[in-house]
Amino acid sequence: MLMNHPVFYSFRRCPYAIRARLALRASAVQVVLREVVLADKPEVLRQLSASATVPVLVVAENHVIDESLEIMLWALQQSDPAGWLARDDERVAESERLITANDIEFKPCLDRYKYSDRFPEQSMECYRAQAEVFLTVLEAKLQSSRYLLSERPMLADMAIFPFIRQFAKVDQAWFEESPYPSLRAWLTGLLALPLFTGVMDKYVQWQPDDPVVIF
Ligand SMILES: N[C@@H](CCC(=O)N[C@@H](CS)C(=O)NCC(=O)O)C(=O)O
Repeated sequence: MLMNHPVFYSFRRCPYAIRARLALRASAVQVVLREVVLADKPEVLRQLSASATVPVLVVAENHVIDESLEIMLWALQQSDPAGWLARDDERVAESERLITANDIEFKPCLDRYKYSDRFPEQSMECYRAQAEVFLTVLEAKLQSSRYLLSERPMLADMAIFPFIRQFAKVDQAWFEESPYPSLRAWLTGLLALPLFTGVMDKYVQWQPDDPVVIF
């Protein structure tokens, strides 16, 4: 029954929404997708979430999740066939550390690097160097294992790579020559996954009277 599907507010290019879509797809939980245009947010999104950011998952009337990582965890708790969730405490802690570093430390540097014209206090190169602190951490991890926590992709890889994708795209030529070969190979491999290309399909902006789109 369509009525029972959670409703998912998404924005194609948003790295937070991408990681939520990756987990939803991996878990095979079906949702009703509503594509949002950030410059023209639907009123219902503001009512659902005080932050009015995407992604938002409405699991039930009284159960709204407006944090992408929480959406990932919710989806994987329903079903985790690829084993993205770590079972041992050490890996769980390391995964949390990496994702927190991505979200709290790296993301603000990425924004300043990407939109350096909006942050004239420092140069683009300076913001990039600040972002590279995290790239160096990832590179060291990826030199000892194929993915961040093991030889196969797990939650941390999926939660972080949409942001590294965005970083790489700011100055692709610089990234290709940068001293992060393992990071590049990791990113290239993840971008080539059918799972990733499958969550990047384009949808038109949702309007309240539109027919339901199942994702
Ligand atoms: N902590 C949130 C952050 C989500 C977020 O900031 N999304 C951006 C788009 S990438 C957004 O909706 N920004 C609101 C706006 O631009 O008005 C999460 O993890 O879901």
